[in-house]
Amino acid sequence: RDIAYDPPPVADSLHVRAARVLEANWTGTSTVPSRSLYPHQWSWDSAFIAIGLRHLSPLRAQTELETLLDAQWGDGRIPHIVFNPSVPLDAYFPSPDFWRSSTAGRAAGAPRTVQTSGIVQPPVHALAAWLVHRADPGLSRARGFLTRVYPRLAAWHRYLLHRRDLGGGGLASVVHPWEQGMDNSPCWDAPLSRITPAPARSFRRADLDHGAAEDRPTDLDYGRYVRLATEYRDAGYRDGLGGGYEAGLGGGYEDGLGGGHEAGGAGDFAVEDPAFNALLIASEHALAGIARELGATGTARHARAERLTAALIERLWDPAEGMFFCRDLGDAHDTRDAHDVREARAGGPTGELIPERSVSGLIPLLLPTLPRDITATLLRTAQGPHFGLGDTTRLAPSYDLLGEAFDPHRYWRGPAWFNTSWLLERGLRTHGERERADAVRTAVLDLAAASDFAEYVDPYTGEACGATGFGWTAALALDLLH
Ligand code: 9YW
Repeated sequence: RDIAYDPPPVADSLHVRAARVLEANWTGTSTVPSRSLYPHQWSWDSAFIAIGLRHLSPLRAQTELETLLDAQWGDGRIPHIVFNPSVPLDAYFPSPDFWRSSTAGRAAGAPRTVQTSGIVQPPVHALAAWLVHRADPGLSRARGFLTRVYPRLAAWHRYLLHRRDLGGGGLASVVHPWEQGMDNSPCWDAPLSRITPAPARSFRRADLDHGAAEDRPTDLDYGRYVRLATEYRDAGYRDGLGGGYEAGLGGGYEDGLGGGHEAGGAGDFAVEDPAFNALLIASEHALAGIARELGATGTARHARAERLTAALIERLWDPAEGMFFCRDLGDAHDTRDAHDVREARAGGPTGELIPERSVSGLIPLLLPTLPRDITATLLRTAQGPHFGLGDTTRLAPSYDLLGEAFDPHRYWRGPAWFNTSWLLERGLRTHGERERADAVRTAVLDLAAASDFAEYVDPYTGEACGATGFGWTAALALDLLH
């Protein structure tokens, strides 16, 4: 009988493998989503990554968020990309010479020394900062982490609630599909159809060097993304009619919004999205926790989160369909003045709901104070035939399984993603749905491991799509292991 002095190697644990991905994607000051496809710092990726990184190194997790916040604009916006100057320009499109932040964004207070994009991504940051703090409160206090990030996060929320309330109903709007983070979701098909695409030969897609064309957005989508971004840039990244960025600065721990609603918006795309606003609400609750930690009461922030929750329900909940939908503000938003906005407020919500079922419309499940009947209905919808959760799918697809535009491999038109699954898992647990939360958690861990931390997976088979070694997939799997 052999004596096992030299036993066969044991397979690395998921923890070790996830940690290795985060190590490989770490640049020294932040973490890239993917070494090949996305070689810079992305805003909501960094927030999710920090949530996982806190279990490996609370210091790195704090640094991740601080690096992002160092690139914040004077008007309070956190850019969706912070460019790494040592990466060649042609590695990613659109590159810094497209966005031209330090010149085109000057009036909006873009930083001079670091190059960024000029659009934003979902506000997961305050939530991430609070979770990162709680992983090691001693280190956080010693470094003054929350004291330093709080005013920046407050300015970020002020920007969204003030400059981006293009519908006048209290919610933040996105002005580009990239801002909502689900780039080619079928929800954008109708609003995007109004946009004349930029000619295909006027830009070169670097993403196709690294990803399969059938897993990615189409050239027509890209033409429209480029057109919208170009117009926003050429309008100086201005939101609303009021110029300057003074409104974004200052304010105490309990600050009110101050000032009034600003009508306007430069482009023809303006949408209120349920996930974007639900994350803003969750982050507003987190900001209340941070304010309390810093010696304030946090009451004003909780109250604002409740007002936002009421606005989310009033403007985006569809009781007949049992889920939240996006609201297309059309191009009405850029012609109105403040008077029209008040009129619209008195007469009910402007724009129209977009009748496409996106996983975005389930994500408000994350909110602890959602009314019970809405929570119960959302659960039924998640488990019903359109998302099949726990039935035909283990992770919710990004888009309606029965929808005409459904495609199990094409990016945000069907595949299941790990960040949305993490948000749903948290939502289920928040509402006491332990067994269902456990099932999603197990599926995240199994599929992250089996797919080598894929960017997204086929919702039926779990087959890996897009990049592997993907930052938030590793980070959020790690978080669910704890
Ligand atoms: C792009 C980085 C980003 C994510 C988005 C995802 C994709 C494409 O990749 O965006 O070129 O920005 O849709 O949610 O943040 O992972």
